[in-house]
Amino acid sequence: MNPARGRAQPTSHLSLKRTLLRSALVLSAALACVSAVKREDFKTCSQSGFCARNRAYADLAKETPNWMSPFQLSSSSLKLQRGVLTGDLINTQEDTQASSKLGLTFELHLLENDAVRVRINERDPVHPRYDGVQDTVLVKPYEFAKDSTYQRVDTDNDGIFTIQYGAQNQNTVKVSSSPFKIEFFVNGVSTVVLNDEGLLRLERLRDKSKEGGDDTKLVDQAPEGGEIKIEKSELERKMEENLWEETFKGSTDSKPRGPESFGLDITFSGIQHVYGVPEHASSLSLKPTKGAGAAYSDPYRLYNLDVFEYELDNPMALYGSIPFMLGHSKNSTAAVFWMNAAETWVDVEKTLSDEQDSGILSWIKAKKVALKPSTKTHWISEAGVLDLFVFLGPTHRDIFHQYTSLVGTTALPQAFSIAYHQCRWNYNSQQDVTEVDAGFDQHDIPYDVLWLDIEHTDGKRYFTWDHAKFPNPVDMQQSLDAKGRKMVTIIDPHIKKDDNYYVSKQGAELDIYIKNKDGESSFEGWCWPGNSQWIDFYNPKARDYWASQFAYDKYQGSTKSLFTWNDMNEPSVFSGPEITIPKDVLHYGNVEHRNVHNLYGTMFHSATAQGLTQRNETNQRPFVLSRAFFAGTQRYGAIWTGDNMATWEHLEVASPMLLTIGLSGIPFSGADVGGFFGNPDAELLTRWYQAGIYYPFFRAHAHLDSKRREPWLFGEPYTSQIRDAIRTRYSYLPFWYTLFHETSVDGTPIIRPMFIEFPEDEAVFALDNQYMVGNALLVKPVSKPGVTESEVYFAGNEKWFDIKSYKWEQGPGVKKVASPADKIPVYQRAGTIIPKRERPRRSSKAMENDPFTLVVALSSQGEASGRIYLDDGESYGYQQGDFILREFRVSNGKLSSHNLKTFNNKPSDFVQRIGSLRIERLVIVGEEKPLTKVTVGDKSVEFSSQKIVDGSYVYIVKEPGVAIGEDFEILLR
Ligand code: NBV
Repeated sequence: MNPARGRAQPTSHLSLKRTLLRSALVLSAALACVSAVKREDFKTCSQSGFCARNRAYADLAKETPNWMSPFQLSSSSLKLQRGVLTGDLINTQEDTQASSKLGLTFELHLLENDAVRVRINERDPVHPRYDGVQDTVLVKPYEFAKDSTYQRVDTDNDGIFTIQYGAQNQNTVKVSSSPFKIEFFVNGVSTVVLNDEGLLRLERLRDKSKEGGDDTKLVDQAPEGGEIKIEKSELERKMEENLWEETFKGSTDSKPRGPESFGLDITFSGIQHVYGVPEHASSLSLKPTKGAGAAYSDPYRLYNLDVFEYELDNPMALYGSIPFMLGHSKNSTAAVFWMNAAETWVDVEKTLSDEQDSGILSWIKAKKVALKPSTKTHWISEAGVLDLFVFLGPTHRDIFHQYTSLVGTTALPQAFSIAYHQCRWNYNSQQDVTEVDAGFDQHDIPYDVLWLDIEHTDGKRYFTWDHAKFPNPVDMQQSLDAKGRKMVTIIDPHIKKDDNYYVSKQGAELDIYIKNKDGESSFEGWCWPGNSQWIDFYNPKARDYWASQFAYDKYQGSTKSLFTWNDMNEPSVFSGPEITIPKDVLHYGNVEHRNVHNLYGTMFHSATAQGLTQRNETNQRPFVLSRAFFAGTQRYGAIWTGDNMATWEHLEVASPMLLTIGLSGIPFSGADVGGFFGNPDAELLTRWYQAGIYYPFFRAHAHLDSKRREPWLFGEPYTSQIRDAIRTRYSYLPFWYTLFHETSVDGTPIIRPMFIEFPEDEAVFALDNQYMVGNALLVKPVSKPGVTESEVYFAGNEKWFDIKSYKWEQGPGVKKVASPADKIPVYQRAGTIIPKRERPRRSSKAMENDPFTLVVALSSQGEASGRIYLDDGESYGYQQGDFILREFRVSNGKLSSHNLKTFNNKPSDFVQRIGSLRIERLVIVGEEKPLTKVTVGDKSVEFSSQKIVDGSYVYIVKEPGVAIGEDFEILLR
């Protein structure tokens, strides 16, 4: 029996309690075998009223000849001032004469960073739509484009308002009045079009008493109140269903003010691949959900949910949501951020691919018209205002920068948190912790963090300890800390309702729980501790209270080396509809939960991060792992992909999932290494470690019922193979940390789909079983059993060097390469330089004073470049310039290092010390003519060389006598 089974039913507390007790006691053997998600616990589009209504509208549009959007912009109302175009928008079907009554406001903002924002809201709403998402998602008020950077370029008055904008004047936006449509062009080429299909649709909040709450009357009322009998098609009837109330598996969503959904189509024209909208267990290039070749029958759903044993190759919602989509073709790249935190569904349809529209295709071919495949998407949200951003790049890097300058970049993490984490539900006692910690030392395997799951608490009362099992948490943390190791404890958002639990009592006194729809009583539901309440993180008082609980004197038994894990924050509510909180419960300010559902977990995450930051007098960076996420989560910490399973398929899907989450703005993410549910065999576990060392967040984790699987438990050769993998991660930590720095500045993902590094190579656009770490490493996880050879696609016209043997492969093309049990294919791209630290230690902290190795992979022109970023790894000193940022470059037979830092501060002692650490080794690989001499200044330095294959060499230069933080030139002749 598992806890999620049966928990969606509105069962009595007693039977739920029984379910929970059983789940905790009966360690189900069934978990070891493959079991599947309980699909029926979660809505399909047709069971979600607003999704069904908007999809029906799309179907109606499709089957209506010459369909035209009923929305019109009044041309005479359009005004362009200080980067903002405003105007009046009406739905001609809704109200023909009284546009003032049912009118909408239209705004288009031109931003200084070349992004464009489009907003549509009701002019005089009966009840205002929720418009608060921007307050929590956008980092700061943005600047509008300066007057000199855009201009209106149309001259005639044909109802089209055209503005040219962008740093190089490369972008154009055309706003058409009738029908309403917005088209974006890059260098004259249409790239993104809004309402091209005419699917814009918007429902309005209203008074139930006036409408009578009868779904069928909504659009059929005659002015005098009588009814007009209109024959309706089935689709039209569908568009009026479930407006006022909707029931799913016995839970009723009372919608006191009726429906408020809206939808819009967004076309990526000339673009066949779209990516993003995580979190789904699916491919990187999004599969179509409509039209010919549709892979799924439902749209991609964005609704943070705790889905037990999630299914693969599926558009079902998971724990996190990011309504960001990137489209890419050989000639263009564009992205859209749909800023909405309510339940959202996204349909994807490809047009003019070979399988479909063969009639049009042959016509196009006959007429020799350029074939222009496009991707049409249809976005449907349950509530809020229509508020979206369009980014036109022109490069990927520009898009990531444009997007993350609005929603924030990844906070630079503490250095330990990008090393290896050892987790399990649960390490059962202090003794257990001591033994596991010692096991790593005995087996010479480095690790940085030991995690404690919910069983460490006193009855799932967070911020407390089970003192029988963990009698002295401070000693426990201090003995880990002595080896440079940290601890993480879990803190969930459900608070056990118990007058003897101080958090529960104080929460009630402060009145900071989420409220029932009556606005008075606190919402109660069932979760791990039994009957629980949920802190309302929308209440500023609640956030402050929560953050204050991390003070050392409040969180008894916590020390500076203790960090936090936020789980179950979708939020997961065992007794709630779809295992979450009902949509009609209320947050601070009477905000219905439906408006902010997808942001709840992030609000919790941010309050926790704030707590960890403010507990120290001198600010240390926090570390908080969260399961739920939304756009902007990256500002608060890492996320992981939740409860995966110990199967090869789950190992395989981790790559596209992490790539998708990363390109959508959250690069600090990982999947449970080994698989959470079930028991991996030695081969699967080893292969998972070999892949996991290339996840930005690298943690092994396992379910309570699974067999122990610490890295040494399978014995040889597996222990050595896992040790070797983890040590490889540690050796690359300087490279990883440099990539974290880079993303913290400009939002570029850390692990990158191949198409980001090779945007013109169509062969990689849908490739998601191999990827790049930064711009330099190519990784191909092995995700099948018994494999000793793998096919790898080597992109570009460059060589790729195996990181262990230095044997090279020449791109472009697919090659079969060896992937024996002790390694997966990982290659360094020619033309790059990677900083490493190669001395095995027990933790990353213990490597702090170690010397460096630079691995230089020369291009065929004999050139290469790379960077290093270093700081103290824990404080905010870097914001005052306490860091080192250098570029290494080889050109004209010379390796040089120069400073990239523009800060003019006096370097701290730490930075001076770290800057004086030496480079102990250069590894230079390439097809250059053999080196004969290496000189630093006037000193010549010894080196050894080894021939790898004909015409290619690796040179090892030992102790070149230069420091990591200084300018130098080394002549290589
Ligand atoms: O806290 C227990 C687990 C945790 O180990 C896991 O990582 C989370 O995703 N938690 C979910 C709750 C129960 C899962 C069945």
